Amino acid sequence: MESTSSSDSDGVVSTVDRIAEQGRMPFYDKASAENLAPLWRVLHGLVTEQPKTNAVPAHWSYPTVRPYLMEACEIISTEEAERRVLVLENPGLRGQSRITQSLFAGLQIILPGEVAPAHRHVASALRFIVEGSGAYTAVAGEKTTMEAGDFVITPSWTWHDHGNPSSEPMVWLDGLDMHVVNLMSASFRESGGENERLVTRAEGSSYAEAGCNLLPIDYKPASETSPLFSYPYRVSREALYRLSRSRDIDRHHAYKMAYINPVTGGSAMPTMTTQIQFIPRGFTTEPYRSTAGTVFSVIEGTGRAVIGDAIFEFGPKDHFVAPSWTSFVLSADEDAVLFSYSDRIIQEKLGIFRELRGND
Ligand code: GTQ
Repeated sequence: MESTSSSDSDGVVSTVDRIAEQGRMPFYDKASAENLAPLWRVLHGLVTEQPKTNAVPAHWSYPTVRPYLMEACEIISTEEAERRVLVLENPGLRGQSRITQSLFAGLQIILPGEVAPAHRHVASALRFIVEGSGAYTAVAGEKTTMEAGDFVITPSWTWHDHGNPSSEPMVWLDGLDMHVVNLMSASFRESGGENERLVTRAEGSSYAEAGCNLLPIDYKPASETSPLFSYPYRVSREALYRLSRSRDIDRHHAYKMAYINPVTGGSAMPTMTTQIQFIPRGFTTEPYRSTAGTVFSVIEGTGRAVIGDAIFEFGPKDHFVAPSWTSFVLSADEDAVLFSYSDRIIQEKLGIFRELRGND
């Protein structure tokens, strides 16, 4: 019998006899004409033994990326681009605007005086501010002024625009779940007229309502997303450093906290898990992997990320990605603070999330 020893790239079961397979071709052709296909030719490619992804570990150093952001400003305005974003494309998934199979990441730049016009979409967005201070995002009629290290949420189907009245360029990381929305063909988008841009609530209203361990009585959540749409860095950083003084370090994560929806205690966003971690100088985490491919944005510090076979030296404002089920360790040469996001919360809701601490 002539057979191959492993599945081919289409997942065709290899142990199937090649010659016998030839004899089946007329059946396959006939069935195909009726939109019928034999599962046994693709089964193991569909139902894999282990997570399979074409995403690879990748790193975007800010000193390399920043000149491209600045050059993008010379060739297109925010008005014309709608959103002036350079997509962080995973080298294993080129042309798909993906950093992992399920996640989008991009760096958005907005110059002094520019406005990114209002629109809304089913996809949820997170912003993690990389550079600058004083630009705003307006979400559902409330402005919030952003600073480096702030985490800002644009919930699904809320009107949002961005403006930069400061005197410096402003750069932030955009994380969106549109690939998940598109997987289910559930995307809608609208562009806004003047009315939608109207500011209807004073800056800080959401924070007063939901950010102080108080809630208005008879509070009714508008959605599953946190009503707190800005998490200032000064608050998150303080919490992390205090945690590091009161708790033992986690061998696999150092000191890591998740952003939560203060109303539910659950994930701040329904489709993306968002986290921030502090790795003290000299510390190296132990190997960790999970089914949730994770995007990292470095806020402070320098160090090393070893992700699968790749080694990346990272510094402030760098970005890197650890694909699904790829073991990684993080080391800090100086105290390091890292923001990260993944689709973990979706997987948890579906009961399919897995993680492994250590090497098997
Ligand atoms: O700011 O609304 O990076 O709609 C991609 C799509 C940003 C945004 C992106 C978007 C936005």
